[in-house]
Amino acid sequence: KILIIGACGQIGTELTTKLRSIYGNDNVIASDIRKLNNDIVNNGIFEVVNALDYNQIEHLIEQYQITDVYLMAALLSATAEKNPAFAWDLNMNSLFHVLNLAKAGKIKKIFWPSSIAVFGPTTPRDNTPQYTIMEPTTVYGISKQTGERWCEYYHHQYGVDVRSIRYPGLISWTTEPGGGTTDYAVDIYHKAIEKGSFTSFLSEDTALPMMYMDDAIKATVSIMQADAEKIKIRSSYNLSAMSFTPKEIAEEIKKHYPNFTIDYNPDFRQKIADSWPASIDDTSAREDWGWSNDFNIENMTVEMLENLKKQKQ
Ligand code: VAH
Repeated sequence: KILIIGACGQIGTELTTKLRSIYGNDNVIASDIRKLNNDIVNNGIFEVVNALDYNQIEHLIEQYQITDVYLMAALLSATAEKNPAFAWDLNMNSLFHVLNLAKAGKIKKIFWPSSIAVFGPTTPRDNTPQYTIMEPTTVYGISKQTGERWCEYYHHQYGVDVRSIRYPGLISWTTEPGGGTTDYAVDIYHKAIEKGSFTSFLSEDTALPMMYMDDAIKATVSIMQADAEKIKIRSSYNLSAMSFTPKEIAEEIKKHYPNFTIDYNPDFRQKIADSWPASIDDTSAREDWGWSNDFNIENMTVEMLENLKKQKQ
């Protein structure tokens, strides 16, 4: 049985839906800090849980005989810069709780999301390798880098089966992003349809690694389904699908909406983006557990515009 902590977030929503469809509604327990009125709450088992409360999580695990935990609760990069102490507390201590539950033998497998934010300004920017200099300069990046070290430590010292991916910026039409630096790449599609114009908070030539949510969910399910011996990296895997700038995504949208216009008004998030890689080398994920992406900027743009248009009608 599966427990998802942070099931109503940007990734959690689509992950929960996917896991319910694979393993059945009775085997997937969704949880989040508050009970919203949405499909995740209404279409299956849902529990309110605070990711910082060890006893609550332990209780749920015993109640439902949970074996696998997906810990998706976190503060993202832009929000974390505004609230460093809470970001550190939430991002680190929720991870410790889950790692310690596995160490105590109460659960068997953990999924924990890392991010390309583990890299920093001294990291080689293009085609960033799996193993390289990592000096993150954001609160979020520091928490993800530290989390990776702890995941690896718990695996080596205590045999904890923890698996992790360094997600790039994620783009989907079903769920709104929640306070990240890559959020513009979702918002731009909404604004293209609603107003035909968009103001980007990143400058036109800021290239960042990105991925369509369907691919991110596919990767998450597949790393968790892989045989344990295939997961050779127990910190976190580089994962890549595409890389683009605000200008390039605007050009792609113009193929469908020729009158679409974009202008640029960079804010504090520019500095965060400038510290991150432009593109990622994910050879290890491809070799170790067979990762491959289905979406690039062209077919993602078609899907985003079609689905959002239907949704907004
Ligand atoms: C953020 N979307 O912008 C997240 C992500 C690649 C960055 O972890 O904070």
